[in-house]
Amino acid sequence: MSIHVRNFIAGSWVESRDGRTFVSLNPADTRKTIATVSLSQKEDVDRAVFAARQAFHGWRLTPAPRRGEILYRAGELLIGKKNRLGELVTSEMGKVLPEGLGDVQEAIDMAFFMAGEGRRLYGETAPSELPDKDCKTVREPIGVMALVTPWNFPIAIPAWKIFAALICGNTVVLKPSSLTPACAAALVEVMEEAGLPAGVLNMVCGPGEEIGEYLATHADIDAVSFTGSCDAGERLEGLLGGMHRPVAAEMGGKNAIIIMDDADLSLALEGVLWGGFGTSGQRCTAASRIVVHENIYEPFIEKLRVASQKLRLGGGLRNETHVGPVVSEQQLKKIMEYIEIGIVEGAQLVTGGNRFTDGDCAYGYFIEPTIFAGVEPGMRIAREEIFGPVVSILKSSCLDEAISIVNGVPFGLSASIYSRNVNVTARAERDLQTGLVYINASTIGAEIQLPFGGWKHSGSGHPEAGGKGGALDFYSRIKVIYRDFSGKLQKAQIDK
Ligand code: UN1
Repeated sequence: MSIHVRNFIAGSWVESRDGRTFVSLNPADTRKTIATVSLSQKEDVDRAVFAARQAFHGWRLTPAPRRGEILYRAGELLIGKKNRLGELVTSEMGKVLPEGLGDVQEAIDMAFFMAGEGRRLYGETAPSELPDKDCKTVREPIGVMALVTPWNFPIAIPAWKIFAALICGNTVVLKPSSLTPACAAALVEVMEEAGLPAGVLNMVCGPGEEIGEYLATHADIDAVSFTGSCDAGERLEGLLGGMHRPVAAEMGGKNAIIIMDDADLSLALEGVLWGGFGTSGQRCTAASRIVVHENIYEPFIEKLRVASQKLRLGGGLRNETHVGPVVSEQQLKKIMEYIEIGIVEGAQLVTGGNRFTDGDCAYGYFIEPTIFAGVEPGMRIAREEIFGPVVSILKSSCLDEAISIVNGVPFGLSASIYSRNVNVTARAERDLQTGLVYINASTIGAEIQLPFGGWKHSGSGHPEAGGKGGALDFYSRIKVIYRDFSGKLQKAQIDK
């Protein structure tokens, strides 16, 4: 049974202006429609932004701990609905059910974390250089925020952004990916049920290039947070930079695992399978390059080949499935093109490389877990984000070479190293140029209480998640307050 997703504007679920709709499909079986969705027009975006503006004043003045109580209730509601929402994530996006449940869990974690931030939102005090005067900083909301979110974490990423924006006192217009609108709507429903006042959170749906961009550049938006492709993110950065509008953009990755010759190879193998093929490789943090020490290069590839060939493809709701579909026909085509590019570039195809169409998989977008060996750092499959179940293996002779391979791409989101030598891992910690570094763990699995953000072309430098030093620094702005209670004119820098 398909769901009908309407726009959510000023506290009501409404059809779009002209009643047009689009559908979201189950990528494991495209005969199944997940949702029929109201396709927003520019007028709908205008109304949503207006509603958010109207609600801003009241929400800004609601004490942050009270705002936090609503997030706390949302967290509790999400716990109650976790199984149903996890299944919805799996059905609409494709990731296997344990990961669908993890997606919801990440939203639950963020709800409680940000609810707690409502009782902190700390500023600072500093002594004044003058007598009878004090100085402090306070955090204030920015205003109406446009949040544009991707399909790969269809509940978690909207939750990261919405909860951070709301706790700081901003109001929101959300534009989720057109591939996963039902997941976003389910999260918005939870916020409604948790008692969020009308207009504080609004949702519109439609293509990013049209509706997403119209929203982000709307005259009455104060700041934008975007997660998605590099092309779209950099385009927004350009447009919004020219408008003097703050934008946090979380974009691609070309994440790498270094495996040294003293590593626990079974552990490293599990890390490669999980990071490379978990979520069918569709995480910004997915491990798409494996840099293996020459002393263990051949045996490691053989182990990986055998283990990868045991992974079972199928619908994510089935217990026995390890790897689900990719999200859409467009992604499937792009990934298959990259496999072709790898072959033409002369990389050695160790396993996989094909679309998988056995049985019911014929109706979905399945790609075999694919491994290329003999990959050179200059090849496109070693430099460009593929966002699918494709892993490239490169050889290195020492730590320095491995680190320079990892650092030698325009991206800088996540990297990891497997080694039992603490001096080696410490040097990697220091020298890897990525926002996230994992030691003896894969490139995926960031926790919400810490900042999450890419360096270089992976991000704009404003991390998601985490509190002070993380998301709060983007979703609020600092005001400095000087209070002079001397009753006379005092001159900073001049009076002694
Ligand atoms: C993403 O890949 O877009 O660290 C987000 C992880 C998850 C979040 C990933 N907690 O893999």
